[in-house]
Amino acid sequence: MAVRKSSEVRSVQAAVVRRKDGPLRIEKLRIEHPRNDEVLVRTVATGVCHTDISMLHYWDEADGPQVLGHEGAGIVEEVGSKVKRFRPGDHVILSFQSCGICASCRSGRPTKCRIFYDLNFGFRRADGTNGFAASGVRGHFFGQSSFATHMLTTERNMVKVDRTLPLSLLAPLGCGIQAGAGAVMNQLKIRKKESMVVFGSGAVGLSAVMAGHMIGAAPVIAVDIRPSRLKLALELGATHFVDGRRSDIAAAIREIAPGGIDYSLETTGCSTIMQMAVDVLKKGGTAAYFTGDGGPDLAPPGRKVVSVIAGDSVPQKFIPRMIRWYKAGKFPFDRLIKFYNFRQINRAIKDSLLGTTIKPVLLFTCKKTG
Ligand code: CXF
Ligand code: ZN
Repeated sequence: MAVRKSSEVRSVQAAVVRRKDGPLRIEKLRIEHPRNDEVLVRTVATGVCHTDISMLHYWDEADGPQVLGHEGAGIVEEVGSKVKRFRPGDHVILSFQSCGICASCRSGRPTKCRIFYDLNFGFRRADGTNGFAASGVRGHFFGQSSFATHMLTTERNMVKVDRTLPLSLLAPLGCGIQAGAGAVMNQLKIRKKESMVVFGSGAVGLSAVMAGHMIGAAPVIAVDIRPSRLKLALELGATHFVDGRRSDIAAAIREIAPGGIDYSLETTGCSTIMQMAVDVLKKGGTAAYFTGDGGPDLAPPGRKVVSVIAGDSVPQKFIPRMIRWYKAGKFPFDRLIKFYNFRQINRAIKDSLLGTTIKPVLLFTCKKTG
């Protein structure tokens, strides 16, 4: 068998960030073939998450050109010689990256990985190298950079899925949907009859609503400023909604749950709502923020704020669970998705910002490159 030099590259098409707020431009790039411990996956679909859009918003010249995207799904094309669990042809969903060797990873808590931030937001491999260097672009976002026809990734990012469901549908399970459902199931461990309020009915919030409904939480209150989202929240299992445009949101929540709320989930990132999320709690209640850094500690005595990262999930366990719920008709996350062609990526981002699309999923056509 011919031994390939690691300097060899292949060409791919990727949406590259070269200016703040975009637009992204689709360019031909040269990326390395997988190293011993890496896998090259041909992208079939990728979700667009708000984290991608905020990276674009906070981008500046000094960051250099980047490839974003972290809800990729595809088919394994090449595996490095040390890769054990995957082979070409496998259908896979990609999720976040973790080191696998720190104490948290070894104890089965990859979201608490000691170098989580570096691995997912550092735009480089753990050893500091960049497989996109030949093109002067930074890749490896969340260990995948899925806004591209191919993803250079590792086993720890990957979850093998069976072929009975289309990869295009499953792509967003890797981040947003996992975050919302995982917060309810894995992190807060909300139980039957406990009350919850979800601020924001985007992909994360609505996934939390579906999970809350599934476990019999009550009441499950959805708060959003868009009537269409509130209607959808009710269809997905919210027992009540509060129109976020009214001036007395907290009073409306107290009317529904006079004793206060057990759990609030804050997905908007808006500071007044972050405060409200703790104000509506009963004593002993917990508010979850999805900012990753815990956010400000606004909790009055006897209440708690926790930070949710990727729903405190082990993707290899939680993604298959979500797929089983979907198949059983209990977790209809497909209702959040709108499909676009990869070439319409800027339109997908715009629709997400406008709020007309909840979860854009980009589809890649099967054109051979490289
Ligand atoms: C992120 C959100 C911020 C903390 C890390 C995980 N998820 C991706 O969108
Ligand atoms: Zn995300």
